[in-house]
Amino acid sequence: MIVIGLLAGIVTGGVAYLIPWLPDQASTQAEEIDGVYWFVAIICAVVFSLVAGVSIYAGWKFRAPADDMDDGSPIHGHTGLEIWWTAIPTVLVVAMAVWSAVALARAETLPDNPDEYTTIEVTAAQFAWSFTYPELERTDGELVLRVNEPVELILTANDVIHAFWVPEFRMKQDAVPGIQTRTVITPTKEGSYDVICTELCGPGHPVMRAGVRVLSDADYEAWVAEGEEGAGGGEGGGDEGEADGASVFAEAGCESCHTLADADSEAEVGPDLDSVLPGQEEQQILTSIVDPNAEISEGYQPNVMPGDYEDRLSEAELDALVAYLVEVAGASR
Ligand code: HEC
Ligand SMILES: [Cu+2]
Repeated sequence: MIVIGLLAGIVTGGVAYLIPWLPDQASTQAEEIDGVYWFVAIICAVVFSLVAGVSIYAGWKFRAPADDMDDGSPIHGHTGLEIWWTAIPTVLVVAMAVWSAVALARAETLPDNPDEYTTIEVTAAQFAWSFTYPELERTDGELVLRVNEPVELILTANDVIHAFWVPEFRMKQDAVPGIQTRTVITPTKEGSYDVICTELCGPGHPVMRAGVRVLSDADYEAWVAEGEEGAGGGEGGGDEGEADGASVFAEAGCESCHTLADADSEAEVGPDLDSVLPGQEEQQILTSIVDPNAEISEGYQPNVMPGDYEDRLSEAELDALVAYLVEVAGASR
């Protein structure tokens, strides 16, 4: 039994070692969490192998012959064994709990000095994400982070419970209507990732994704500067002043679902705006945006387009958005 066990262990261990089980580690939190994950997984694998190995061996070795109708021999307790099989699991479970608590506390620790981290407000709604950068007075449909800078995410939801998850960052947190939750991420690798909603939130749940970009210092500064230009001196994209349709399209997260050549977006969750908009009236487009359930395009049931744009966007922003769509997608006025 020991020989078979060792051979099986070497083979499965070797295969397990060669498979990349987890996504890339792209944050310091990922390292903490993977440590806990592997600690628990290895304990589980060892305990499972022992229990399964002894069961299989016993079933084979002590199998009753077909004509043996006797009762098994009566057995009554074994204090020594009972002490061990209580003590060992207790130690293992306490070790897992302590390691997890320490890892979580370390993962969520922010530097004492507020200049050393950023805060971003994350709002989830059926079925899109939006990110507000208070220091930049900017809201966007994309999460943009500076590499190696800790970021505190303050999450909330407008309608039902959603959950924020970027597999490469590991940290996962619910976004709940009416309260604020938080999580901390320190991205360590430049690149593009996906925010994935991991709380079943309605028919659009599987498409509820948003982009994350982790940028180098220089690229991040360029992105900040680009936003300041885009704002065109308007006060924080507020209700008054000129709203710019192209940036509303990007900031409201339309890009994550619709193809529109002018915005360089190629998403295919909703209709391709370049092909459906020509020939539509301004009023019709506005209705499609503020009341998507009024008339659902064929093949898109159940509808997943968020129904709260009328609350999220000001009248000026909506007008600018419709004017922009009319202009770039060639709809008739
Ligand atoms: C979560 C995905 C999603 C987001 C975000 C989204 N849409 Fe949609 N959109 C859809 C789907 C799906 C449909 C088709 C169902 C319907 O007609 O409501 C649709 C329909 C439309 C239509 C009607 C198209 C037609 O066939 O006439 C327009 C116009 C539109 N969206 C514009 C926008 C704009 C502008 C935004 C950003 C403010 C946006 N959408 C955000 C998914 C989305
Ligand atoms: Cu969701």
